[in-house]
Amino acid sequence: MKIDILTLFPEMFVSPFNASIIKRARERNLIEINTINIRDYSRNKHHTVDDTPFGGGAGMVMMPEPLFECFDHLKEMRGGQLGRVIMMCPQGQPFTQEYAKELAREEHLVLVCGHYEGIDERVRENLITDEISIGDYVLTGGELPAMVVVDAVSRMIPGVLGEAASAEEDSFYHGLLEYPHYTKPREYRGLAVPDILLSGHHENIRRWRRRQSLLRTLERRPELLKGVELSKEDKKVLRELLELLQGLEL
Ligand code: 4FV
Repeated sequence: MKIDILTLFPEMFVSPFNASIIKRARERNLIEINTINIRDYSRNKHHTVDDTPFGGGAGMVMMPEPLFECFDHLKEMRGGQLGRVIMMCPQGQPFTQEYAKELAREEHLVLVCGHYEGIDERVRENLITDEISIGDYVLTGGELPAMVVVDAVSRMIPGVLGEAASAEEDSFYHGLLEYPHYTKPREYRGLAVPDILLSGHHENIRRWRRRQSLLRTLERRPELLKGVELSKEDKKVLRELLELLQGLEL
């Protein structure tokens, strides 16, 4: 997958993409990440990229020209065809694992990082295919959200996670929250690992882990259960858990 990131601060992407899994994926050409400085496409003598909002109001707005010019050049660079063009903004679609899986099937992504109050609406109307929000809060820029999207999407590209780790068991992969994990030592400061995990009985371990995922999801994010395909076994477990909870003097 090729990922072009349009930003006023390309230096912000250096270290996050030069470590661990993303670095290895780039070295193995599973992903190619390019940062493009929008300011390089500002044609005015002071290379400004923002201006005051028409209609008044506080803050500055990113001008259309540098972005349209940048896109023209990017189209040339990419043989006239651009993939999904994603603008990071609080008004965007909430970013989810499902969205990450969908984007991971693309050959080419363009991520547009805004700053200031936002970007001139003519950019959104003419150049953008997707708007993504990583959460209901306001950041100083779209760079951190862009890094989040690149990280989550890259994990969904076959081969990026390597054998050891599989995305299949991730939280949200099948819609549930992940079960608790334990590793050595068996006991630490008197804190023991659940015996079931030391039993070697894979079916019992699988059932225990599914029960833990259902319990955690019921406790912390019950709304997620609506989107999960529940087996007969899951429904039995949830009924038992709900009876347990109903039994409690809450
Ligand atoms: C944001 C978010 C976000 C808004 C103004 C950048 C900032 C500034 N992007 N999810 N939450 N963007 O806060 O994606 O331009």
